[in-house]
Amino acid sequence: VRVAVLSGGVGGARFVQGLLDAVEPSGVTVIANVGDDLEVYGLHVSPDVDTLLYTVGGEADLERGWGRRGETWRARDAATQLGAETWFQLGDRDLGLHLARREALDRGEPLSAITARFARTFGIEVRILPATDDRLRTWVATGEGELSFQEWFVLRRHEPEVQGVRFDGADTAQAAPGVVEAIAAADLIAIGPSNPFVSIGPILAVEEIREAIRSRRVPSVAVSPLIGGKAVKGPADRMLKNLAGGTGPEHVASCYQGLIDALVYDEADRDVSLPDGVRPIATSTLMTDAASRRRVAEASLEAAAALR
Ligand code: FO1
Repeated sequence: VRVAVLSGGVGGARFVQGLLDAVEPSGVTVIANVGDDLEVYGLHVSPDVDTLLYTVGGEADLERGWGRRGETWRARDAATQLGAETWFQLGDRDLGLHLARREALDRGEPLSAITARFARTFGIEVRILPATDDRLRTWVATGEGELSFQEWFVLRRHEPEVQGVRFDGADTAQAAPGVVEAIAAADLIAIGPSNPFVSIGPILAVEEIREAIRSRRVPSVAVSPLIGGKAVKGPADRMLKNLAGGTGPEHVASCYQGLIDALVYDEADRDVSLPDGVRPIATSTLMTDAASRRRVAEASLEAAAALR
């Protein structure tokens, strides 16, 4: 089967890992959020793309939840000593990836091609594509003014309540090469258990991608990032409450109007009525190990098979 997956960082990456145990990896294309991207020291950081590369490539620091395993921090410490701002931390090994990316971008290689090359180096069999090679940045409106995504998320520890999000550059951004084609060729479109607003939202803000999904002829299944109305990690629950009016599966589904045919959500969130045309699939969605990741992936595949 050919699967096109929309993914943010950690939750989406775990879902992709489960999918790789359930289907032939060469059939999977992951379309990654780039709204979290930022420049640090002139380097281009693409956290969700890198979380996918590191997680699927077996290079992720699973305890910290971001960055590379076996990390040291000597460059950061030296930079701090010399007065640099280091609130957004890049470990030494991660810095190596970023030097290679900077050099390649300066040579004119697009982010999608660089990502494909890095994936090959890490022995990754699935295709990982940034949603776009163009500049697309998430801005968050809060009671304390508008903040860039990482200023809000890391520097302000996602504490200021979110009143709205904006995707700068989305109007003109084109889907990266292969993205629309992967969606059109898929037997199943899956939206991973990532934050609907700031992880999946920027991907869907690229009109070509939204349209490719809207006009699908195959099932599209989303996995809710909430368990019992709570986010496993991060601010998704608070954002759903503020921006969608609640934390039930129906609120998650409301973020994907016209874009999904089924919603996989946790058993702890039972007894809901979803919008017309969205089939409810309740299962255990907590992904703590290979078996549970695979189960969530299989629930999505089965939901799609039942819809076909
Ligand atoms: N998250 C933090 O909380 N603090 C950091 O210093 C930090 C650095 C960082 C560097 C590279 C990278 O790929 C991710 C990093 N993250 C850090 C995580 C990142 O902010 C979030 O994972 C995503 O943007 C939200 O999905």
